[in-house]
Amino acid sequence: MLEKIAAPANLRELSYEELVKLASEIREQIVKTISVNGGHLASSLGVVELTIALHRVFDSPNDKIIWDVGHQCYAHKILTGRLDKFDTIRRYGGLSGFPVVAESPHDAFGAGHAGNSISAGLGMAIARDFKKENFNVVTVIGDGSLGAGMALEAVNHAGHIRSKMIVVLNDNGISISPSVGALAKMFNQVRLNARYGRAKNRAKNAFIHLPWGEWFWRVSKKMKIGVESLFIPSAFWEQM
Ligand SMILES: Cc1ncc(C[n+]2csc(CCOP(=O)(O)OP(=O)(O)O)c2C)c(N)n1
Repeated sequence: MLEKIAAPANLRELSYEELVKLASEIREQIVKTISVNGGHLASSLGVVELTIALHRVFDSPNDKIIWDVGHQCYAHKILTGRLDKFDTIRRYGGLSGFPVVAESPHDAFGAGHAGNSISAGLGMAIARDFKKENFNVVTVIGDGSLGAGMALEAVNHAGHIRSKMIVVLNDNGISISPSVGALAKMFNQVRLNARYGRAKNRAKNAFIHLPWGEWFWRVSKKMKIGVESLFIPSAFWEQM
């Protein structure tokens, strides 16, 4: 499949089954290359599907996709016309292990430091609005980097400016080691909430087929609000 992807637009020609196959080919390519050249293996393997999805939905380089730190950009490089040079990654004169603006128009922001992607994306969104242009800005940030002062400052700023931008939180519970801190604890609860949501849907599907089931579900929903607030510490994020 890999050779069929000369540019991200080619992703839209593939079926979901083909995309799954493509994801495993990308992973193989990354493992094969990084086992020789060294590099950030886990973070890149973890975003293969996310990278495919972003490049399928958005129209890079017109839309701006910004990777926080940038250490997870290997699939992005493979899908944006750099497959033939991928074996040179992190070698003298070869591809960089991070996004580099001069390397490709698809590298919207050159990074390396953690925590600056939301701020960079917000700057691009504000500039776009001033110039009355029309494109999407998407930043991808890990749960580890979201704890950076600069990232929180940017979330605060974005919630104030309200320029249109998308922030994808790649919450995998791992920074360089397992993420720690108050934010990590909160994200654990949000993940728990996703499980709670799935259990709730299963319960609903079972209930509504019983006699009086729909009525019972409506009444119990009113009571549930109190229960849910125990699981969803999200007011802070919703405000921002
Ligand atoms: C300012 C700064 N501090 C520290 C680092 C070292 N560093 C590289 S990757 C990383 C962790 C990233 O974790 P996360 O944001 O959760 O992303 P993931 O690896 O899970 O994709 C850190 C701290 C850095 N690149 N920049």
